[in-house]
Amino acid sequence: PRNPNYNSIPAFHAKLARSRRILAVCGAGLSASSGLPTFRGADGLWRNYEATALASPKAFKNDPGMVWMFYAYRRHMALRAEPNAGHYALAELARQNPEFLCLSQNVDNLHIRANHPSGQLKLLHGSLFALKCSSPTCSYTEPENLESPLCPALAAAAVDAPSSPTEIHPLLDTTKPLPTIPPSSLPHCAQCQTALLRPGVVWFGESLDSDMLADMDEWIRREKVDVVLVVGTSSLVWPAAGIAEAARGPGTSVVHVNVDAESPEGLARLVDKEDFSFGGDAAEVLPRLLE
Ligand code: BJW
Repeated sequence: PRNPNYNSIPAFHAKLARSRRILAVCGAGLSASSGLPTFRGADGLWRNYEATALASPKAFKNDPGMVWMFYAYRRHMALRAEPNAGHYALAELARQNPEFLCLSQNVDNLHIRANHPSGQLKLLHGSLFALKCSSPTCSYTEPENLESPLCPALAAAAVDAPSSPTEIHPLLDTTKPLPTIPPSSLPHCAQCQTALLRPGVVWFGESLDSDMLADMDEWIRREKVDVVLVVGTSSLVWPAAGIAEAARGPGTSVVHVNVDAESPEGLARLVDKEDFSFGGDAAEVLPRLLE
């Protein structure tokens, strides 16, 4: 049976007042109102390519120049974007409640720029601003590099978005060919001096950091989790998609915050009478839920 108060903010506030251990699992929808596109649906194309197809080891092997252009563009847009009220509400909850842990699939650095306490944040899919060596035998990593462009060959991607919504970013104009970049002009690893650097993100088929997953599992198992906030994610990508159910115990409320949360598909995600579903922009809904 569905919670009769599934979208009642006062009912959720009553639950929150009785809650101590809170987990959030965030996705691209949280950063949508900061102007950063999501992966799936109408937003998921970059030029004529599926964003999810570019986020793969195969794409990087086939055309590292194109994949680097995609990431150079996203690094630049993320640097120019600002955290929104949703990121700030989560960061404030973390400061107020040391037993709140935020797990984010987002690689855009906006949680950190909203001053989310770093001990209460785990970046499941890495960061656009981390760099690592693409060779499996080289251990080189750079945790944060905010340069944009990263190298002269990527300068065409590191251009600000036009101020008018009717104008298109020069790199996204598919009537113009994408500049082809030879691998020799891309950033190389300073340690092994042979392989290309790559973004420090987790691509399909790659494992998430095992220490981070172990810490997350330990946190979930330690004691009952009272509330799981599932924010702006399609919950299609594993292992992130399974976290809310893994954290569920007797009396746990799973709370969906998503533009589609009150559509038939969104309501189908309500599996327990303790669950909630709030439809709307995460940047508007989260501050009201967490005030
Ligand atoms: C709003 C909003 C607003 C819009 N307000 N809401 C078990 C079963 C089947 C497959 C697998 C499995 N286990 C592993 C796999 C394979 C694979 C996988 O999950 N495949 C599925 C697609 C089926 N997983 C992996 O490969 C993972 N690795 C792994 O598990 O290793 C071990 C292993 C390997 C192989 C087999 C088995 C085990 C790695 C996954 C890495 C994902 N990487 C990416 C790219 C990161 C780098 C980059 O950014 O470029 O991560 S893909 C992309 O999807 C990105 C995102 O973090 C991720 C999730 O997307 P997200 O955030 O949910 O975005 P959207 O667009 O999907 O949804 C947005 C939502 O927001 C929507 O719901 C909107 O309605 C909503 N919204 N505006 C609120 N304003």
